[in-house]
Amino acid sequence: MQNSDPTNVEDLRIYQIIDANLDRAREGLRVLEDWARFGLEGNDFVTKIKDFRQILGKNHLEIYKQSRNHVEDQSKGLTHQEQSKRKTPEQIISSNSGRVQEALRVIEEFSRLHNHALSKIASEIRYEVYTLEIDLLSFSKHKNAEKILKGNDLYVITDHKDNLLEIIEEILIAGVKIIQHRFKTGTDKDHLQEAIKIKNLCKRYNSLFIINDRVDIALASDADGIHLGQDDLDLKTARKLLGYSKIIGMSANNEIDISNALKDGCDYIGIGPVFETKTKKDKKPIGIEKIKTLTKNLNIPWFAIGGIGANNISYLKSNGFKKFALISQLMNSEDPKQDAIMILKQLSNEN
Ligand code: 3NM
Repeated sequence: MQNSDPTNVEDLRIYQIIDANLDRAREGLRVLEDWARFGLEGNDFVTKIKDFRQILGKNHLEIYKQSRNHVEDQSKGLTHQEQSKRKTPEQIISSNSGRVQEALRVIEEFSRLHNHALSKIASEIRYEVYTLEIDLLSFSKHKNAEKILKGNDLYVITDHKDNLLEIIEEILIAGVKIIQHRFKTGTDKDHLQEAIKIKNLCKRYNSLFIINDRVDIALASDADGIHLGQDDLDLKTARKLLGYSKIIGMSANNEIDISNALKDGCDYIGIGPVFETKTKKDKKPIGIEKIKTLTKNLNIPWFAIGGIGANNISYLKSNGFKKFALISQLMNSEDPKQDAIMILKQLSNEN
């Protein structure tokens, strides 16, 4: 402690500011820590946040605590309107990270003259909390998407249709939670425009929105993820460009492609074609038995694809298949909503 006089009223007021902001910073960190532990099961985050809390705790000197008894805080107990509006875990992460950053900035400024060590600590942790906030939000978004992938067995892929938005909305109303936008002919401008419209629909129905092939369109439309074929950009590069918040799925139909996808951190796999399909005429079906072998020890979600519809889902289920991706069955349907409801019912039936 340099230049400090605990009997001087001005110094006492400064200690009180530091005292209040040390409490504020640690409380905010505790909120982040608890969400990291219980909401995200992110042990690395927990350890890091706990370290920050403990460092601040050690530096919460008696002299700061004592100042509480000397000067009355006129704003004690006041809450701000914004506090009662917070809802989602993501909003809680953001607001509490902001609170910690602000408190640390105040500590940094007011301790600079009399406690340089604390000022430096506050500055260092503040910078780390900026990154922590971004990482926690990415992790949280990724976890949400993973949960949707794990908890839903129907994955619907789009085709070129004049009334595509209507079809998609019907399918979303039916309860489908994973939509992939597949756009094979047309300009990039049209591609992006359509993607943004579908993304907004998916957001309204809390469904996952995934872009086929194109990392740039996924970024520009703020999709939840991308689906890559074997000839598209490699997974590591896509991850570098998209960051951790997005999910990345891959098409794979042999041992090597599957093991590479897993090694590179793929979130789910599409395997097929199971049967012959008009949508991909040039691809030979790999059949049920081969898919069973390939997926025997697969511990990430995988979706069977190719020629799948209401007529063969029960049969595939009886062979142990659980998750299905389809295009023509719903894109060419006379009543996409009813058909989606029927398929979802088939999928939710045991056996
Ligand atoms: N990928 P439908 S099969 C887009 O095997 C696609 O990777 C496949 O369309 C693969 O449901 C396929 O109309 C077409 O058969 C799926």
